[in-house]
Amino acid sequence: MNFPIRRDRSGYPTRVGPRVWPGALVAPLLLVALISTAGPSALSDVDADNDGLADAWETTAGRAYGCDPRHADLLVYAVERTTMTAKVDETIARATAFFDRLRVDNPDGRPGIQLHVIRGPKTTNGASYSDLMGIYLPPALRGRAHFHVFSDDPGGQTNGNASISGVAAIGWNSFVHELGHQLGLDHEARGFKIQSPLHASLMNYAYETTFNGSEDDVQFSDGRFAKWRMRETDLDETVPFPMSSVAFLGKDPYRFPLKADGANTQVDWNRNGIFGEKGVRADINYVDGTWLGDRTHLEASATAPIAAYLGHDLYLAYGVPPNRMVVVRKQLGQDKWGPRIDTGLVNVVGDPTFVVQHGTLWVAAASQAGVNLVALRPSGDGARIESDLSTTLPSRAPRQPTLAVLDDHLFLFLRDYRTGQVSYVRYGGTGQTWSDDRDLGLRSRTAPGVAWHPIRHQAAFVVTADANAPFRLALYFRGLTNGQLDTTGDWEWIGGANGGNAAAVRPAVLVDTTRDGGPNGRVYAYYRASIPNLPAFISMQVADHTFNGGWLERSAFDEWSTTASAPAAALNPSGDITYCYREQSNSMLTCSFNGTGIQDGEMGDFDELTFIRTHGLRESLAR
Ligand SMILES: [Ca+2]
Ligand SMILES: [Ca+2]
Ligand SMILES: [Ca+2]
Ligand SMILES: [Ca+2]
Ligand SMILES: [Zn+2]
Repeated sequence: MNFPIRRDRSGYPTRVGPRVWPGALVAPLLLVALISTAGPSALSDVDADNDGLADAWETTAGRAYGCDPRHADLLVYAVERTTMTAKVDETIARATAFFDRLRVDNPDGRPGIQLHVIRGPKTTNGASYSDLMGIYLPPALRGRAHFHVFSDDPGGQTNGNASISGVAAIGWNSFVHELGHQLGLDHEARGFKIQSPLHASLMNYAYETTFNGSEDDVQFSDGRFAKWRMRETDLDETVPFPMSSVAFLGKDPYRFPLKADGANTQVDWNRNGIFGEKGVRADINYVDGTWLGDRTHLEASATAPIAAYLGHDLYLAYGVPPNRMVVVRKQLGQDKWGPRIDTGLVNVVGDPTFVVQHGTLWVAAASQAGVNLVALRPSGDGARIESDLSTTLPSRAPRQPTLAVLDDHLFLFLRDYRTGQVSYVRYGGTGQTWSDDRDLGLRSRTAPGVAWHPIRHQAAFVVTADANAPFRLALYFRGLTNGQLDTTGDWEWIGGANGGNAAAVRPAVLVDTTRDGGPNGRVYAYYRASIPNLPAFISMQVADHTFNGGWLERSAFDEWSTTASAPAAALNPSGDITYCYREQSNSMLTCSFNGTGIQDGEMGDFDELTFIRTHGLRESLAR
């Protein structure tokens, strides 16, 4: 089993309603100036405490709800579409205490915002939460109270001044998070489109349920890191804040390696074991899932895609309906693909395999008779078959092929479906000459993923085995001597012996030899999870072996990006990784080009507390 997706929002993608905030920039508001307008001759719409509720109402009808014209009040009318009343009680109590503790100012000199949850009826009405607002919010409270539905379903959603959240698990955090949306906050710090690990807010999914190792430290951001901007494409590992203020980066969910450095802190953003680097590229803002770049779609396929580059040109090989014919296509532009090149392989068994070596595209796929190999040479937007290189390797038993280029030599690995035993043949370099079968000495429950590791000067094999969980992923290294692979070598569980990293189909394996991968290089594995209806996962080696056995696992995109097949991954010319998968709902082949999760764009922090106090409360009610 792969780790469960903690942030279960199934059916309730959190979404913010249309922006109503005037102006892009939020200037700090001088509360004193506003208060000064509330003199003895105040008009009926004077709002001395700037909470969006007029003094005239707070001192009359509003008294019944506990309002105070000299202290910020937040009224929420709530209905309960759940029978978990005790959970609702607890959610409200904790949220009320949370708002009360906020470090914001009031004319009465006391900090905090008074949250008043007005308990509406229990309901079984299945209408949308927005429609329930129209049904249940009393007319006298319109424009004065927010609306919320407490629900059995996990996750939450917000639209304007209405929201919904589940109470079963992380009730109060989720409730406060949705109220944050109602008050004008996004998941990212305001003004940014990209999440930052220094956006230390419960609006950031990374810190919604725990912060700094504690559920009780969950908070809105006070903007203390707002002066520091970062980009995943150009990170500075010296962060200008003392350890005391950024220690949370060393806790869940990120557990970044940290070193105190006086007024600064060293953060090993790229997890390569080296501190203090500049110009670092690293994915530092994932939350289970991570964004892998804009997606482009090709066509529906019948097998997994395999990706390979010839120079700057991306080629994909995959089977198409109705007869599982394997085709190759070349990418011509972001959304433009060359014609299908028919390899002549039809009714293939399982997924094809595909590599580029010395300017030749090699495609292999299993049939009932054996494993068929087809070689192609690029030709314009397509390619032509080299029939004098193409051949069939007869099989005694059905075997799954995996092609790999190891130290510049072409190898074909063959996994016996029945025994899991992996053997290999090596290309002789000309014509149809292949070596005899040799046993690799490895077994796998899936076809192995294979890559050459130029720094170790060894082959890397990612195989699967039943251990603490079925289909656990393991990495094996094998030296290459005179064209033959050693039968022994180092190995480790991907994710550590107790991890859950697992794959039910062939993983795609890559080796990062850039500085960010560290002096020993970094192995990446992309794979479909061993349990259905999950997105693909990425495991990446990290220098810290106390961190999940030295592996970071993230999911590809989000929980809705599920894949029907093994995903493909290939190092691309821009120094990133091309990632392709086959969408589960419609078999559509989909590719993106930031498979490392590294996204260009500025990320930062924002003072949400001041924003809520000076703008959020008032402007949300003025919608
Ligand atoms: Ca007021
Ligand atoms: Ca008030
Ligand atoms: Ca580093
Ligand atoms: Ca990222
Ligand atoms: Zn949200």
